[in-house]
Amino acid sequence: MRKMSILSLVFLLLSLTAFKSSDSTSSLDTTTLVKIDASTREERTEITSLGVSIEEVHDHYIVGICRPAQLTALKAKGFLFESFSLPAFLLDFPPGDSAFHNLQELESEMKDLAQTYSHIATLSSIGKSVEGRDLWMMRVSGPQILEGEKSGIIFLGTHHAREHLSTEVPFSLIKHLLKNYGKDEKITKLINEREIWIIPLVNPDGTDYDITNPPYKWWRKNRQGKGAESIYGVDLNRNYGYKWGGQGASSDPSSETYRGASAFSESETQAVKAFIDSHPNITTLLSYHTFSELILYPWGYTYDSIEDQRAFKVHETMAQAMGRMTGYRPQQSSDLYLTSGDTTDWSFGEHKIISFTFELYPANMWDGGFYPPASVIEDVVRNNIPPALYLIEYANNPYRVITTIRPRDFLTVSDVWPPKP
Ligand code: 0X9
Ligand code: ZN
Repeated sequence: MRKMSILSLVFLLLSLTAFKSSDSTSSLDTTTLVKIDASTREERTEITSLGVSIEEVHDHYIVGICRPAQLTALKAKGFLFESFSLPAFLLDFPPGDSAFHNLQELESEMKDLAQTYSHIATLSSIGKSVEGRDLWMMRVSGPQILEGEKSGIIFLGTHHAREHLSTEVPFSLIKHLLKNYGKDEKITKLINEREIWIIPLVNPDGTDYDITNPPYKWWRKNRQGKGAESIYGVDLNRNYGYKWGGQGASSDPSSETYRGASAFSESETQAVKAFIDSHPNITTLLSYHTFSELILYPWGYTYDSIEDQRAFKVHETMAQAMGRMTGYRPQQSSDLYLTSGDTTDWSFGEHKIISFTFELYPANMWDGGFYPPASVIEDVVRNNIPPALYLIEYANNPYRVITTIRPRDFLTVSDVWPPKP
């Protein structure tokens, strides 16, 4: 990972200004930025298990986010750390943030697209969030293609509320596919030969809370806990049911990495599960997050590699190829730190779906963190179209990447799925 420059460090220290929220119930009052000495993945796992969300990994320290309770726990465990109030310059989208979509804009643009491109696009809701909002999904596939007839691929955006670019990238992917159908030969072929599902916003409640007065609250989780003294929220990327409850997640509801009361306790993860469980033609999955510019693949729950050597090789080869396309760094998730209950461990562990987590732009907090300027959206989207098309192309049988059959044989290989061991 890129190191923080001396200049940015000086800038940060000069900018350390406590943020005073006008909303006394805001979690912002207690949200703390923390720099913790840690050099190994084992130390990082312990830190995230204590409830800190790790946002940057450097050779000898991490930068994370937590609440005062976690500072006490870190101290008790003997970690050396420095904590800061959220720096003012990171608390807002810079001017012109309107290019980011709020819930209403996203929903109405998705509806318009489904109408304009009704021959190849279908909009539906896969379920409701805990606060009752629709979880919108766009299906893109050739005219008259029946469900399950072609190989499927699913793209998921924004499990974590504050990671706004991770909505923009899959939403722009929808537009890119639809607008190029019938114009770009390759994209036309991909849409005709695949069933593509895109859910740009898995956590609408959290996102709405994050951007509603006062914006921006650095909110990560969903909005579970209504009726309780305060809404605590569940980390949706710790709530999936494969090895749920292990290391790298917290049982403390107030922490950033709270795993929920049980596996799939949340309606958002239940909806994703039900959809994937009932679509066995899905071979490939990509879950977008921000930030750090990484391409991650299972396992996250163990430091061991995927046992099945062929499946491991497919993930590694694809991650490296997509790393070359984007400049992002490919690596196994648990090289950073362990997590239990994340999306991709479940989709691969339960369904053998070839699964990736992208940590999008920026490379580090000092380049905008969760709230980079809207002016970067276009470039980040452009950078992320090639890997998305690549995954769609290989979705008929991702195991093609480890055979001698090269991409020039585009769409000529018969569908063989699931692969023979
Ligand atoms: O911790 C997460 O859920 C993801 N990072 S984020 O900053 N977007 O919250 C990364 C999950 C990848 N899995 C592991 N590192 N095991
Ligand atoms: Zn995330």
